[in-house]
Amino acid sequence: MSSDRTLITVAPTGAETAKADAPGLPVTLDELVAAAEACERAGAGLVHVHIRDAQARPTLDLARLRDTVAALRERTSLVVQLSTGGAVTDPFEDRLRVLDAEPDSCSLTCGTVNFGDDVFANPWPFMVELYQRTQAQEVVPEFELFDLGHVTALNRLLDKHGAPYGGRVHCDLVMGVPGGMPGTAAALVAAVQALPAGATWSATGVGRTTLPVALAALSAGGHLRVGMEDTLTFAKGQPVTDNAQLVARAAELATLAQRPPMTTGEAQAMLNVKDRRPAHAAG
Ligand code: KMH
Ligand code: ZN
Repeated sequence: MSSDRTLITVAPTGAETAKADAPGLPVTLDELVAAAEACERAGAGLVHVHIRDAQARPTLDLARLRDTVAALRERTSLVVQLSTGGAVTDPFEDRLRVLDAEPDSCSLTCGTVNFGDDVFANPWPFMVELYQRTQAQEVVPEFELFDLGHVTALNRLLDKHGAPYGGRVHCDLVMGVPGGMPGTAAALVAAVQALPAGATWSATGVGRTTLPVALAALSAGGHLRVGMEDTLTFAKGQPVTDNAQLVARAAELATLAQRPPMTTGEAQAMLNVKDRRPAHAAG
């Protein structure tokens, strides 16, 4: 399904990069909220959130997650999506508990994938348990697809367990991870052709596949995900300064493609997220 507007998702932090290696990486709550505000101004509609603890290590601590969701809702009108992927070392139980922080949306990865030297584990029973909890807890899942086989697993999940909460199927192709599908136009087309009918999708290319994937996604009618979770080099020899720089470039590309960034209200409507915002909050 094509759209005349582009949803720009920003993934500002991730779980893999150390602050020492990327000074612009938002690791505290204040840094994350400031980054989210700047990205909203630059054209983002959704924020995909990983958080860090007091030592800047990845964490799925529920109290911190709740505070993060509340702060992002207070200061932005972005769709707030919590990662259930966490770090490769996070236990399944902790990843399932993320939903108790009541985000608008959560990531749901549709299969196990080699992840550099590690394994990002998403066996079928875990996928099903997480999916059923999203339905029960009224959280809109975003299906993360790192490989073509993940698209097959997504179709199987929907066939066996019905429609997601909100009724919309929205996917994100995560391309160029060492061990997953390559960040090429050919791989993107193969994955998009296999998506469930009517699904919306974004794509992100990790590392040096960022631009080829963004351009292929725009030309194939998709949406964009960018951010320091996926990309730390803006151009050859030029480190990314902050997340808003990546969002601004994505917004320029989308505008050039005559599919300018959608508003946060349009993003909420496209994904059909539950309205959990207090009446006084932004948006
Ligand atoms: N950090 C990766 C192992 C997600 O957020 O759902 C998993 C990941 C996917 O980032
Ligand atoms: Zn993530």
